[in-house]
Amino acid sequence: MTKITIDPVTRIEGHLKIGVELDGSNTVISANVTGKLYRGFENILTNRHPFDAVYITQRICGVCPVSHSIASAKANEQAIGFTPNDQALLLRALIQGGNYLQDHLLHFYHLNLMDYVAGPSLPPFTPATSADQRFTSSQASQLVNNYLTALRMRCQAQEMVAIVAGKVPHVSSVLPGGVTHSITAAQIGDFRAYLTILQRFINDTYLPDAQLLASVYSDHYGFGKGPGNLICYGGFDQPGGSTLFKRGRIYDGASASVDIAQIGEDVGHSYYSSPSGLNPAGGQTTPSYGKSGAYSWLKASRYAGGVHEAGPLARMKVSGYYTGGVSVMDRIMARALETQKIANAMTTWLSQVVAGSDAYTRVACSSGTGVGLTEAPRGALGHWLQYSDAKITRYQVVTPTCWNASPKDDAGVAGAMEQALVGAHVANPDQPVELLRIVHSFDPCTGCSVHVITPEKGISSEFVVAHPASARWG
Ligand code: NFE
Ligand code: MG
Repeated sequence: MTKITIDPVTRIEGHLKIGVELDGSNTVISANVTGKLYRGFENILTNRHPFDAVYITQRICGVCPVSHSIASAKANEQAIGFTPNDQALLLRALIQGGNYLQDHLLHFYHLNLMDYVAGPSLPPFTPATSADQRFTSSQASQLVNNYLTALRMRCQAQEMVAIVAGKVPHVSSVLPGGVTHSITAAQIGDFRAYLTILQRFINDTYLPDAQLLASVYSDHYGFGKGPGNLICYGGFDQPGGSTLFKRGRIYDGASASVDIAQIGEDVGHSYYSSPSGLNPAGGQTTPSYGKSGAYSWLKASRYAGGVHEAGPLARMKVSGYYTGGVSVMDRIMARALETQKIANAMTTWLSQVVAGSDAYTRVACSSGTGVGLTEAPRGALGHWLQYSDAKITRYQVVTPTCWNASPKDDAGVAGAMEQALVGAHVANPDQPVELLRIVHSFDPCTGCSVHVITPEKGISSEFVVAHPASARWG
């Protein structure tokens, strides 16, 4: 039996390790996916003002902060019993849409494509695998050119978001009560100009590149499936109560509903000593590194005990916008098509924005509970909030990567990415590029930005500390 460990799995956000066992014919027979970061955000939030969570939770991640701001604002608004006005919903949808555009370009060109294409022989393209490279040299050099152009496109998307959000990556205009920025006619024009440039790139470059990848690697529709069950909370709230993406699940091949009371997080194989199986409304986060039987800092998020995949493919399939299957290449194609769909929706939302309108209502809070559900670029995102005397008493975040990269649950059932790895055939165990492609198709994020340590205990070799000066938990 051959064992392969990839640690870290590079070109993801955060630190993730995978370990697999191969049988005699180099087929994966078991897989462990390990989130190596303890971040502690849920504990950092305790005793803070509930509105501060909108800003603090954005620091969970520099890639998907907008979705955290929206989930947190919605949790607060549900607790207060407040609904933002239509202009606020439109501005939030534009902020979130702009974040998705830069995110999906990031995934396709900068995190995923280099599993298929060799770049120039210089960093950051080296070291690189040479396994299973199928593009002609002219196709490869065009893709590398587009990789570079996509960097500029992502800058444009960030600038577009900053027009409405004040700044990026961590936005400042989203708050309980709406959006604090009143957009001007000139800013609407600027936003439209950026959006036009991005739409041209998406339609003329990104989608054709994704289609080229899918045609050259069409066998990649045939592996990396995982559980096949998909979950979507519904995303992009629009005026009138509709959402661009529907809330729902696909379970055992059939459409199913989402009742958040059915969500539970097991910790039997996670480094937590708090009780297992709790619904996030009563969730707890007590770290216990080295716990017997545990191998990940991620909790195992489950719906009615069932393993589900979250992400662009889940959104597109639950809403009926994508009719393909579940595989490595389906994830990549659904994401590309979703990018086009969101950019198109953004032109509609922008046309409904009224210059100078008030999108913010001052609100206050004292005691309450609320849940904020949205879709982050990587999938279903929920914030569960409880507070009294304007101080947070419980805050639980369940991210899409918790759904996707979770360890085994208490019943021993593997997480979605673990299941997607099992059954994969590795042509050359010295260069297991198939495993990287499976993992990268989920675009996992185990966390960016500030890492958290216990300062008086020093820094364990298990932790990678980006900013020791920011250590705050202990
Ligand atoms: Ni750091 Fe995120 C997204 C969230 S991670 S990228 O998308 O929430 O699962
Ligand atoms: Mg959590």
